[in-house]
Order: sequence, then structure tokens, then C-alpha cells
Amino acid sequence: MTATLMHAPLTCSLASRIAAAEGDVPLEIAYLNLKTKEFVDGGSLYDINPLGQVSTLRLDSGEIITETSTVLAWIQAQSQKADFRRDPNDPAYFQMLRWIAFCATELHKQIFRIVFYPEATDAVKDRIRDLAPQRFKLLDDHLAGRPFLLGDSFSAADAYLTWFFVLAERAQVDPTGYDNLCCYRDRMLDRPLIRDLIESDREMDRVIKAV
Ligand SMILES: N[C@@H](CCC(=O)N[C@@H](CS)C(=O)NCC(=O)O)C(=O)O
Repeated sequence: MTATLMHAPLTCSLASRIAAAEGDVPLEIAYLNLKTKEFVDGGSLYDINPLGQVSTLRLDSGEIITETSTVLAWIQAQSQKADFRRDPNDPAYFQMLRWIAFCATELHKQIFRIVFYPEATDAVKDRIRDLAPQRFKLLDDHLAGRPFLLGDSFSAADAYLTWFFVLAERAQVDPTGYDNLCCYRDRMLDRPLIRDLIESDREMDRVIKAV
């Protein structure tokens, strides 16, 4: 038995899938339609997470973990890949948590929550998009001379930031001009495991929405 990730294609649970793939952590995937909350194989996400949100993970024990940041931390702790997992006694662990929290609060919730909210006016969405440059500058400065957020190797924090760039174009937030960040984005999106997951999610997204 392996843990099961409740997964809506292309949403933030893709960050969890990316972390699992890069960390070589096996996960069962339960696909769902995020709009209806219905699983492809039947049942409702509401029965597992009353907020009807992903990322939601069910462990072998039956215990449920919600919140993408926590799911990412759990996944990375299961990894046997020494260059992927960061242990709590390593100072890099807290840098990993820092960047995961940054992605969750400053990018995901701060920006995507509004620009993908159908009821938000265009003026409000543009005002929110204006927050992006300051955050991109911070990332761009940090990534100068660093191939990954934590330095030399891919971590769960990179999984979250990479997912942001899967949807950034659709959200009309453009990092052009932040050269370190653009190179980072291109490198991450070109990693074979990540490319395959995005492609498979695009296909699955079409299938689920066509039903
Ligand atoms: N607090 C949750 C929120 C995650 C979240 O916003 N997930 C979105 C998909 S990217 C979602 O499930 N939206 C459906 C909804 O809110 O009804 C977390 O940090 O994981």
C-alpha cells in the first residue's frame, strides 16, 4: 500500500506529484474534478476534506494530511534520495520550509487565488498582478548563482515553484526581464519527469472536463 494523493489535474496537487516524482516517492493517484469534487472512480472529495480542496493526502493508516505545504513536507520526508530529502537537523530544512511557505502564501494564495477567481473584476486582478514583480525580483536575486532554491539540488520547494510556472502564463503573470528566474523556470519545466507529468495532466484535464 502507498499513500493516496487526491489530485485535480494542473492544480496545486501537481506540485505534490512533482515532488513525489523527483523524490522517487510512490503515490497512488485518485483523480477528481475540482469543480464538482467528484472522483473519477466515484465518491466526493468533501468526504475526505470538508473544504473540498487539494492537495489532500490519505496515508496508509487512514490519516488525512491537507495543505499542499504539509503534503510536500511529508513527501520529501519519505524520500530515500539523499540529494532531495532535507532532514530537520539540516539548516537547509528550514530554508526549504521558508520557500514552500513563500510559494503557498506569496504566490499561490496571494496571486492565483484572486486572478483565477471568476467573480474578481479585471481591475482587482490587475492590482493583484502588480504584486508579482516584487516577488519575482526577490526570487531572481535569490537564484543568482543557484540552480535550485536550496542551492545545488532539486527540493520539494522547487516542486511548488515549478507548479506556479505551469499556470503563470494562464494567470497573465509574466516574469520576463527576471533572467535568473526565467532560466530557472525553463530548466524546471524541461526536466523530463516534470514534462511528462504536465503532459499527462493536460490530457487528464481534458478527459475529466469532457465527462
Ligand atoms: N489551503 C490549501 C489550499 C489549496 C488550494 O487553494 N487548492 C485549490 C487548487 S490549486 C483548490 O482546491 N481549490 C478548490 C476550492 O477551493 O474549492 C493548501 O494550501 O493546500
